[in-house]
Amino acid sequence: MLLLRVAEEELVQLYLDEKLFSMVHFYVGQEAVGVGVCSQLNPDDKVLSTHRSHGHYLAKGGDLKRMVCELLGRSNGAARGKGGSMHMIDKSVNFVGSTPLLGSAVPLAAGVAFEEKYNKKGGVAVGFMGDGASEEGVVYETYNLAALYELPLLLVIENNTWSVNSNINERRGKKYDIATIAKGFGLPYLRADGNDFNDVSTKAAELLKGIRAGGGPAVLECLVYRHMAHSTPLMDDKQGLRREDTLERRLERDSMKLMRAELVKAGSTEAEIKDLEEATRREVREAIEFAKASPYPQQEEMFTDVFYE
Ligand SMILES: Cc1ncc(C[n+]2csc(CCOP(=O)(O)OP(=O)(O)O)c2C)c(N)n1
Ligand SMILES: [Mg+2]
Repeated sequence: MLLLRVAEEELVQLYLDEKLFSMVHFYVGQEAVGVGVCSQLNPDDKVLSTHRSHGHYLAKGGDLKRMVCELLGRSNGAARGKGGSMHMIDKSVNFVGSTPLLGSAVPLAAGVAFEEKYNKKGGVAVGFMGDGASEEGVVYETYNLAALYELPLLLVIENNTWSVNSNINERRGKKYDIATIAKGFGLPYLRADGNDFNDVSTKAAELLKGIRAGGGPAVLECLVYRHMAHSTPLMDDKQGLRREDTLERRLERDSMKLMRAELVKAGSTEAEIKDLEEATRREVREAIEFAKASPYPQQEEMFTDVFYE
């Protein structure tokens, strides 16, 4: 969680200096979801992600240097410097990929889960999506097909209540209830506090147990705060839209604050936590220096790697 948080903190200045070549969607605040879920996965399990991909990528063990190189458009980046923030991929750790078309990673995750089952590989596929993406038609179709084929698939909805600047209350009928929807498709469903690592990991573990036992797909909804604006690493509180998730409330329930309290409760000292923070910041700064010294893709590479291999 610390790596996810510090990596994005250190990337802010690069964004302001216009060094990040693609649009970026920061994961700050949502770390406990990606890490909580991925902490319950085996190395062979697969993960697919969204436009807000950095956290899922790092949580699954994706290479930090390759991520930063990708953000800076360098040829040794995750997508060879041609995909940017929304196209993270690291097949060496079974982070299968991320796509920015809302909801589109969900049927892809079902396809990956189908392959796991059909070829008796024994793994589980996880598809992350936002609350906005969860309203896409293809997601409902996937609930049905995944249930029909009893796929080893965990779908994780990160509900931060926002789709850009549209609040959930303005997008859904008054009685819309994702728990009822999931249950209507026959899918086990749990809701977790997405700011709280322990709650996310415990509920993910419970659902994964059923999936691994052959029980078919399940849905985990995590209620969480997006700290920053939709697609810039800056706060957007002055827009006056955040009536419920005010800065004060977000800071009070900040995932890192809760985790820090857990560590202290478990016996860690402030000095130990500070050492860990400093070591993590050094690691990130090294990755940034490495990326800055890395080459851009050559012009001849413009049309290579266009399709997934
Ligand atoms: C099919 C589609 N429609 C619209 C967009 C533009 N868009 C990008 S991110 C976003 C909001 C996504 O909200 P949510 O799924 O809740 O994820 P969050 O950004 O909150 O993590 C929108 C509308 C898109 N990428 N794909
Ligand atoms: Mg959202």
